[in-house]
Amino acid sequence: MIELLGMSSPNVQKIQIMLEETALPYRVRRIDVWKGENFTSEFEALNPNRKVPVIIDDDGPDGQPCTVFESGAILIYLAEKTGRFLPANGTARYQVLEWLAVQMCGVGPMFGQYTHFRVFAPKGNDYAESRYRTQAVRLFEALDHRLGQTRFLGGEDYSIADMATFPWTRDRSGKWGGDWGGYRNFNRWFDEVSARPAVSRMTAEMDKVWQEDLVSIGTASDEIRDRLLGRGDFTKAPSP
Ligand SMILES: N[C@@H](CCC(=O)N[C@@H](CS)C(=O)NCC(=O)O)C(=O)O
Repeated sequence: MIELLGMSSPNVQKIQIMLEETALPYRVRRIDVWKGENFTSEFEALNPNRKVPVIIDDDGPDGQPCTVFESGAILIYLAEKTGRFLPANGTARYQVLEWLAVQMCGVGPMFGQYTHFRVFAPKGNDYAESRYRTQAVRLFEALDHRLGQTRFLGGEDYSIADMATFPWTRDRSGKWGGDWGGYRNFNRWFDEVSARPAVSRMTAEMDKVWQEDLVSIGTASDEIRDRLLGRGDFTKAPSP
């Protein structure tokens, strides 16, 4: 049995897609970052960076329980455990890993910062908001270009690169992400990935969890909000 620790955020959604795709037995343990549950010593022992997702696999590689954090590492772990969605070797493997890296090092951090400055930061951060929007658009252009050449991000086969990227592009409302409707190849891919039964199961489940998360976001204390967002009394590196 695999335990997935998290809530409805995109990095957690990736893992739930993979667990649904592979039909591995799993259960979810809610860690509500808007209640500070990622800052307990118990959780810190699982992930020193105190972020979700984390998985605990009671049947790890050596027959021992195995804990894995960082969503990209978790996807690779589950792919290697099951022998699915990541080619074992050759160029095809590195193409999947390239696009997984684009998601982990580009899409996640840039879209995340764009959302931060757009939704959570005090107004007046025009430079930061514009910079991260530009980075997000640049990444959308790269995804759209790639998807004009190949059916999926890693190549002709659906892979962990698609699972990693899809959740970060789900919001089209412009509230949490951006208005990303105009990319033709990307839209074709988005529709194909959305239609997968495992992905539909994930979105149905996570949309319910999102309603719980919205309540937590709305009721989080200033202290928890400041700690989560790294500001106020929790600022670690004040400006010189
Ligand atoms: N690179 C990490 C990022 C994880 C991450 O940012 N998780 C967020 C939710 S999506 C979180 O736990 N935030 C709580 C915090 O930063 O205190 C991954 O891909 O797993």
